[in-house]
Amino acid sequence: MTEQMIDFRRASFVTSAPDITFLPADVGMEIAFAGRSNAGKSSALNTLTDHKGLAHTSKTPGRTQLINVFRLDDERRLIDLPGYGFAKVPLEMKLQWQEKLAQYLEQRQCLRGLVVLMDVRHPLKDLDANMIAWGVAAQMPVLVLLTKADKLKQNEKNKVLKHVKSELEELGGEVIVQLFSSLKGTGREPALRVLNGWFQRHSEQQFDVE
Ligand SMILES: Nc1nc2c(ncn2[C@@H]2O[C@H](COP(=O)(O)OP(=O)(O)OP(=O)(O)O)[C@@H](O)[C@H]2O)c(=O)[nH]1
Ligand SMILES: [Mg+2]
Repeated sequence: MTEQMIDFRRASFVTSAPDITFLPADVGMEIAFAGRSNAGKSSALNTLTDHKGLAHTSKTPGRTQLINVFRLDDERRLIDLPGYGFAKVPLEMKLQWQEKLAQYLEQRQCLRGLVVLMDVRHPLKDLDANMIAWGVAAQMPVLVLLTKADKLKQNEKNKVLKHVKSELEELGGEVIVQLFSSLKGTGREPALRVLNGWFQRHSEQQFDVE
């Protein structure tokens, strides 16, 4: 059976929510992008949707402090979550962001998959490992993108890929790890196939129920 591909280029901005109470109704399906501040979440969203300016990117970490919502169609959305772990902000602000993130992850019923982005040069920091473990514990499929792959030589990045894969295998669950570069477009197609698969899987489930 050939799988129908969702057109990710159709993505359009819906809203920037200061917290989950400002999000669209909790129906349909969402895939959320999480990662440390500056990991390349917004850039990856732009590359995946082929829209240069869809999500705002920045050299200054902590740029995305709001929950940004992008719509693919009436029932599917992509979510750019606030980055975690940025050292140079006051503790109170950091806690506020983490609270926002936790609220989204714990309460959002329509969340169907988690994309965790880590700079290939600094993978698997504590908060990343927590995020991935949370996804697995919540029986959420997780796609780990090792971003900025253009910054390392082939043998170096393959070594990181192998290491991260073997570390995460221990968690069990549905975790896929791949290299990604927003700059070069590396890994775009396989990542889109994964997201597409998650969205389609749930469309079929909804259909089965009726
Ligand atoms: N070389 C290279 N640089 C990248 C890549 N992806 C992102 N960057 C750069 O990394 C910086 C941060 O990228 P963003 O996409 O804004 O990161 P973010 O994770 O959304 O950051 P916050 O919103 O602060 O959480 C920017 O200067 C990007 O240009 C990549 O694939 N290759
Ligand atoms: Mg961002």
